[in-house]
Amino acid sequence: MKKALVTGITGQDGAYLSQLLLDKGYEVYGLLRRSASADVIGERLRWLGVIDRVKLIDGDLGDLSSAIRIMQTVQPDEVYNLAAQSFVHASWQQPLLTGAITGLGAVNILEAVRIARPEARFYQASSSEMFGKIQEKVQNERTPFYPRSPYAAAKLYAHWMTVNYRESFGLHASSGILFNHESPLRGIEFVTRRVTDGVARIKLGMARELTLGNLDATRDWGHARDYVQAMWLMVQQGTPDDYVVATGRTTSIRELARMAFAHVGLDWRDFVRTSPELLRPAEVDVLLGDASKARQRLGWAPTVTLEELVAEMVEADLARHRSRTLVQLPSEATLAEGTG
Ligand code: NDP
Ligand code: GDR
Repeated sequence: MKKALVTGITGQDGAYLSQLLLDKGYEVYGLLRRSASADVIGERLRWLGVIDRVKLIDGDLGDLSSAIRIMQTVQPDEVYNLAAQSFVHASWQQPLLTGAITGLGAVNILEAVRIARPEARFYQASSSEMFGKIQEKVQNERTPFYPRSPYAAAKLYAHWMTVNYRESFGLHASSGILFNHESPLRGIEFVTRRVTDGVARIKLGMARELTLGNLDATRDWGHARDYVQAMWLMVQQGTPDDYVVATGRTTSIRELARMAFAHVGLDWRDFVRTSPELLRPAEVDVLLGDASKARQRLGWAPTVTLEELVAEMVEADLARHRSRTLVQLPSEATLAEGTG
């Protein structure tokens, strides 16, 4: 039985990846950072019905000693580094923490692999945010990077360190440059969940309006379940490499809102307000990925359209709000009212 270690196991991708790996017969270990709110830990894993099948180990991405200890104890065959301070907006308020976790944290895991388990295969969660101020209309593995936030700069450092550990130490280390991917398990602070949760609240009479930031930005949105499949495929290749993972379609926040409200028979223009407080100091205006390499070499392709994704997310949020017995994601009630 193969062993996989997943950092960020309690996040959106960690939950879907755990489910995928368990279905393939892996023994799945997850790095779990300590929280004072132990009662809400692992809600996403619970939602997918896999909480009792994964082994959670205490540790923090910022702590090299715990990374080495875990690598020595678990002796994983595959390591997926998904943990990060992943919210771009927050990275301007917490630039040092974002650098320490999203950037240096990845190197803690790379170092732990190099020192304690060099034969393990490593996956780094790189991001389309690294393209930032767009240099080419459609972005692929050869497009120059131009990070536009502390988050993107930290991810770029982790990305290049992954390439360097591959080339310097011969680690089987791959980076997935993943474009935005969403699901009912998406954190409530990201725009898709803000929209689908807002639509559900308004439809059920729990709210009267939804406040958003920049409606003009466009993103290439896919489904997280498809994207974790691409992660696994990268790690299975004989030769490690970097791959763009995207749908090849870009849509504005305005159009996303239109689609989500239309799903419940409402006109978005009657409910959406904008606030300058939700604008970012620097914006990534357009992202549109070309995943030809992943399609050709990994045989990967997205299976869910944006329309299907939005419908699934709106329905899940309606169900959450309708049923008090359904699992709520961590801090959902407070975050929903907070900043975007
Ligand atoms: P989430 O924000 O949902 O999950 C982040 C995870 O990182 C959580 O499990 C969180 O734990 C954990 N984490 C944060 N800080 C630490 C720390 N100091 N020590 C240990 N664990 C920590 O992200 P996603 O699942 O959406 O994304 C997964 C990865 O992919 C991230 O690195 C993200 O930046 C990257 N990415 C995501 C994309 C997307 O569209 N979703 C696109 C491209 C890249 P806790 O639950 O305790 O907060
Ligand atoms: P992003 O995702 O920054 O692309 O990073 P997010 O959903 O936060 O923003 C997407 C776009 O929507 C605009 N926007 C708003 N965003 C939020 N969060 N809240 C709002 O109210 C709002 N209104 C408009 C933003 O300005 C932006 O243009 C995500 C994260 O998962 C990263 O970790 C990952 O690396 C990238 O996707 C790829």
